[in-house]
Amino acid sequence: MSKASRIHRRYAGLVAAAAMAIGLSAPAGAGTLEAVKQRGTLNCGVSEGLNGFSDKDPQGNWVGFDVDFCRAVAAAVLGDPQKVSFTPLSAGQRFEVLKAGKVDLLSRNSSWTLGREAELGLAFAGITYHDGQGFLAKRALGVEDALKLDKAKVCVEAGTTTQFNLADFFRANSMTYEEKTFPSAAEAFAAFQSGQCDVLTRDQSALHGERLRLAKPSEAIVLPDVISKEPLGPVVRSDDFPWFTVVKWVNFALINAEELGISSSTIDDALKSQKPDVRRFTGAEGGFGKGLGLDADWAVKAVKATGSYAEIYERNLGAGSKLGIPRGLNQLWNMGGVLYAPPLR
Ligand SMILES: N[C@@H](CCC(=O)N[C@@H](CS)C(=O)NCC(=O)O)C(=O)O
Repeated sequence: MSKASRIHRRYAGLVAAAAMAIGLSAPAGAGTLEAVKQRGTLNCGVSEGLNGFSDKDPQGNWVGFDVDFCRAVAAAVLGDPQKVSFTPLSAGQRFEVLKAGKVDLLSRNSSWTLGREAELGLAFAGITYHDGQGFLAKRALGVEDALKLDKAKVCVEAGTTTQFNLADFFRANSMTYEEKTFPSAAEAFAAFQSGQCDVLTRDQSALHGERLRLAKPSEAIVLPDVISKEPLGPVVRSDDFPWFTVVKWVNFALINAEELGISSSTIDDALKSQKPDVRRFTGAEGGFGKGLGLDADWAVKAVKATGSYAEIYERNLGAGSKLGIPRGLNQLWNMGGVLYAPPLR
């Protein structure tokens, strides 16, 4: 370990200890990994309810793609995917709550943008879902693509990239629209459902779920146009590099697991494998867990808890779910998509 990283680690430990001593739930600074271990629970910020990403099941358990990412981190760090405390956050409050240290990690359909890193002091630890913004339109409107939306009434949630992209899209195409803004996704949806708007605009992934929530889903269509790039991923505070590294590599491990053919059902075979890259993944070789501040088998624990990226995707968003969203861009790089994780070596 270099001198710089030794100092960084020592500093991180001191800050965590000081934060513990004064009773903070999480230090808004370095030391998040130590704080999570001491507390024995990961504090994860999620959405207030987004089909497929983070929502409560009928038994009241949090489920979804973003929820599973929190569980994979908890499994890697604490050895138990149940040791997560979920905080539902609106789009408007999510970044402030993270900055204030009230959550360790934000896993909430948040788009990676320059402003959110440069101006808010946050860091995106990677991309878990490559999304893009679209429109859900009433079929009765008779519109088949977004360029026919001139003068439409559009429902949108405030405090999102969605609102800005909407303005850009209409301006760039010399069209006008009437914006109806709401403080939450639920209110924007209700307004669309009750006929206050012709279209609802959100990330495409969310629109598929919203369509199914309509009393008559067949009366609305998701238009084919994708008007923006919305790279969704987990967010942490930018002043805690060791924690950022842990979160980033949990994402890479889940993607690499799929690429290596490691899943929750093959993980026991992986533990016996002689393949060098699989042995590095399981921690049998390489000893990378130590550098992260985790156990040698941190990646095994994550995959045992949630499965690989493919399993998480299929269960929550893909063929195994109500949403049935094709993998598309979120396919591995060697399968026609853009998921490309650096190797565990
Ligand atoms: N990805 C976009 C939009 C994220 C977002 O919050 N979208 C709203 C709808 S436009 C949502 O999903 N809300 C769910 C909730 O408020 O719980 C961003 O990061 O700003």
